[in-house]
This record gives sequence, structure tokens and C-alpha cells, in this order.
Amino acid sequence: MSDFTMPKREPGRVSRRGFLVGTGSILGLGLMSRTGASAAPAAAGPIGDGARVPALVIGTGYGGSVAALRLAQAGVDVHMVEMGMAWDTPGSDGKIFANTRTPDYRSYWLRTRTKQPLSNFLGYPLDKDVPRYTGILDAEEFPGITVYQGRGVGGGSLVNGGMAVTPKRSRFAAILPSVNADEMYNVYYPRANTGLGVNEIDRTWFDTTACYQFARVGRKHAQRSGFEFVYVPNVYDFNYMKQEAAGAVPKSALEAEVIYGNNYGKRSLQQTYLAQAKATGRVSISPLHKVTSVSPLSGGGYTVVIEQIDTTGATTATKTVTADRVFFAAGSVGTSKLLVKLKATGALPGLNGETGKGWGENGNVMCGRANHMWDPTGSLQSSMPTGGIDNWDAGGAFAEIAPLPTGIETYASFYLAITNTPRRGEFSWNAATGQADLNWQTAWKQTSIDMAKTIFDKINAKEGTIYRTDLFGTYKIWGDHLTYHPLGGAVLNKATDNYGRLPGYPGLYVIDGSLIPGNTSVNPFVTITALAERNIEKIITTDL
Ligand code: FAE
Repeated sequence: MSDFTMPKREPGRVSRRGFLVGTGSILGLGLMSRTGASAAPAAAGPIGDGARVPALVIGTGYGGSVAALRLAQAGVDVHMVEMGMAWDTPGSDGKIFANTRTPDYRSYWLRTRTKQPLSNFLGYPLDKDVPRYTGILDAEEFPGITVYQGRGVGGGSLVNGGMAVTPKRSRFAAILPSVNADEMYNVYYPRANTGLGVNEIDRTWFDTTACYQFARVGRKHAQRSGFEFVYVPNVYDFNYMKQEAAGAVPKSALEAEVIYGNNYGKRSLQQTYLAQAKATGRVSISPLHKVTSVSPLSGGGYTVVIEQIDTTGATTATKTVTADRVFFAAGSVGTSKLLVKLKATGALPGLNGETGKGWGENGNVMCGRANHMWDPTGSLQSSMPTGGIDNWDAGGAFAEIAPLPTGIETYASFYLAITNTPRRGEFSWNAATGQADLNWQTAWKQTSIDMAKTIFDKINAKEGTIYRTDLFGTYKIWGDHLTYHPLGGAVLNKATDNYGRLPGYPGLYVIDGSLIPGNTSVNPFVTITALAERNIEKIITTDL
């Protein structure tokens, strides 16, 4: 057994428990997330036109939050610009976030119809009309692929499944070849796991609780076919989940909350890095503000153009501010789109020829299996996955055993596979449309499907079961048209130097998932966080 356990923490650093107590978390976590409150002083209002800031961070996901916290701790005032909402105010139902089973105006970024990753069930399409609003999940459509991303203060941490996976060390050289693995596994992965509040499930509880029956069925089927089942850590507070199961606290994971936000229990960045960053008193955030341009200022620093938007997406103000340093943390797609535009339109013409290249979707492919009636997966399913099937070395696939929290017995096993596909796409600027294009083809997913089949064909043969064909359309087995894990586009040591500095532009940095060349072999946010910790430490000691 070689589970994806958390690497040991760095000696002398604050423990996870100490850290969470310090940020007001532990059991109060769920209630905190309701109000969005923390012990931190209130952040100043949105950035003003003409402002000058020492450090401006574009985006409030993993990379941006690490940068903001560490810069602030080093004494630098930071302003974070986030195109999504703050997600700190309840709607008319008293909840900040909508439920996965009942998407509403809060669920999608500027769409009039939902685009649910599982689009169909038993032959029925699930999508429905919703009012256009700056909702939490962006289903951004490119030819051949829909890229799902979180929008709001906390970025992807708001919507993701919380799976906090440190890749096996033997695979690290293929993930980030120019990075010292010893440093990552001794220092930065432990630091990231601590900062994120990663915890592991109590395995005795896993073995007995109704809400992980689906995962136990997945484990049984994997092991009967000779595959390795691995437990996966998570940032969802498993003690809170136990109390949900006991009926002692308001439910989130056990009430099907996940891709449109969790009202309780999940340690999103709002509860961890961002709470700590705000508590320094040096970090302020402008939600509903979108960076559209960054260009050098004669005499040093950068001019940053920002559009303020309302909840319909309409621009209500355009602001021009000045920053000594700018950190691109808009996520793989956001940063790649900005950089190819700035290079092509003459704002940052000196960006190198690697800009926009090396983009991948972490080989994501989804599928479901139909089980026999004697293998029910349970009507109560925790929305937080905590196990997977590892066939990476033999077949190029790691499959997360995912929930289908419909509230009824479906006899279905559902999986998100991460595969070792060699395919990479590229962003480029389209002057005619004024948009960044991504050259991706759905057919490129065939290698991923083949790798996923190394697991599921074998399990189906052993169990005498079949693939579900009703989840992604009619008679469609594979969810091969989407990804949750965009990576690359400004690859480390290619588009940037080995610490994310943009060559030729002192004071410009990339610090998010766009640095990682397309694949992490597991779910990516722990690696994004650890790499950001490594890079910001170097930047603070050498550049400031
Ligand atoms: P990210 O978190 O996307 O943050 C970028 C931020 O920048 C966003 O808040 C944007 O709104 C903002 N932004 C973009 N453009 C601009 C602009 N021009 N101006 C201002 N702001 C801007 O980036 N990963 C895991 O490891 N485990 C999981 O269980 C998992 N589950 C997932 C489930 C779903 C449904 C989704 C969508 C993703 C999941 N992921 C998971 C992926 C993970 O959330 C993602 O890799 C990270 O959030 C990426 O982190 P970044 O810091 O790169």
C-alpha cells in the first residue's frame, strides 16, 4: 500500500492545528464560511483609479493567495484584483452557495443556461435556464474542450472537490523537471499541506459510514481486479463531516454541496491563506475587478488597466493603477490569455516565444459504470472524494472514485481519471476576434480514454458490468469534452525563468497553475501551492 499521504511538516514551522486555531478555524470553520468572516481586519474598499501599489496580484486562487500572504509577511503591501465575487453574503435562502442538485443564478459565470459537467441522467438532459450573473463556476468553452474554473475570492478552492494530493515522488521529475525534488518534498509540499489545512479520513469511519459506501464499492472493485486503491487527503474537515453524519451540525458535504461552493466544512482559501493574508493588515482585495492590461512604465513599475464589472458582467468603471510588481495568478487559462494578448498587442512585446505554449488538461476524462443490484453505491454520498485507483505506472491512469450525490440509489460508480497523455495545446492571440484562441481537439482525448480503459475495461470484465452511457449525453460513455484541471501556458523555465520571473520585465512574475507543463499525475492544487511557496520565497529573498 502506498497511499497519497501528506508529507511530514517542516521542523520548526507552525503545526496545522496551530495554524488553523490561529485563523479561527477548527470546528467553527463551517460557521465562519457562512459569514465569510475571520479574525482579520476588514479589507479596504476596492482599488481607486490612479492608485499606486507596491505589489498587485491578479487573481485570488492558490498561486495568488500564497504570493499575497508571503509578501505581506515580508512587509510588502499587496492589492489583489479578482474578477469574481467576494462570496461573503448569503442569498435569499440564507446560504452563500447554491446546491449541486439545484443550480441557480449563483452557480454559473455569465451564462443563461447551466452547463453541468454531468449533463444527462437516465436519458434526460439536466441543464436548465438560469439568470445571467457573475456566478461561481465558469464553464469556459474553447473548440474541443470546456474548461471549468472557479470565479471569486478563493479561485478554484471555492468549487473544487478538495482532493489534496501530493504526487508520488518518483513521478515528480516528469511533472516539473527543472525543480529540485528534495526541496519540494522536504520543505514546500509540507508547507503547502500545512497552509491548506489538509487532513486525512479516519479509516475506521471510512469503513463504516454510509456516506462512503460508494467509495468502498469502488475500492472492492479495484482490488478484485488487482489494482491499487489509495486513500487521498482532502481539505474538507473530516471531523466536521463526522458531525454532519451524526446530525449535529448543518450539512454541506452530506448535502451534495461541491462544485457551486460549500457553505460549511471546506477549508477553502477564504479560511486558510487568504484569512492569514488579511490578518496581516497588508492585503486588500478588489472583487468584481478584471485586469485587462499590464505594460511597463517609463521610470520603473507597471501600468495596470482594470475593468470594474457589475453582477451582469457589464463594465461600470475602467481604472488605471500603477504597481511596482505584478504577479500573474489568474489561473492557467486566465494568465495564458492575458500574456498572449499583451505580447501580441504590444503591451509586453518582449515576452518570449514560449508564451501560451505547453497547455494541458491533466489528461482528465470521466466515466461511469453500472453496477449490479447487489452492489448499491448508496443514496447518501459525501460530495468529497477520498479514494482513487492508481494504475499510473502500468497504464498511465489515476482514477479518483467520485461521488454521484443525487440523493437516490443509482447503482452507479463514477470516476474522474487523470491520465498521462502527451498532448499539449497552445494559446494564441486572434487579432480578428480580439480573443485568445486555444488549439485543442476532442479527438486528442483518445489517448486518455485508452489509458482510462486500462482500469475500467478490466474491472467491467471482472465484475460482469458495463459502462454507463447516459451521463454525458445519450449513448456516450466518456466525458472527454471537459477538464477541471487546466495547467500550463506559461511554463516554468520556458516562458519564465526557473522561479516564475518573466524575462525582460523585472518585477513581473507568473505564480499559478500556468507554470506547470500540462500534467501533475494527480489533482493539481497542492503542487500549484507548493511551487508558489518555493518561488515566492526565492523572489522575496533575491528581488525585494
Ligand atoms: P485559480 O484557482 O483558478 O485562480 C485564478 C483566479 O484568477 C480566479 O479566481 C479567477 O476568477 C481570477 N482571474 C482570472 N482572470 C482574471 C483577470 N483577468 N483579472 C482578475 N482576476 C482574474 O488558479 N484540484 C485539486 O487539486 N483537487 C480537487 O479536488 C479539484 N477539484 C476540482 C473541481 C472542480 C469543479 C474544478 C473546476 C477544479 C478542481 N480542481 C481540483 C482544480 C483546482 O481548483 C485548480 O487547479 C486550481 O484552483 C488552480 O489554481 P490557480 O492558482 O492556478
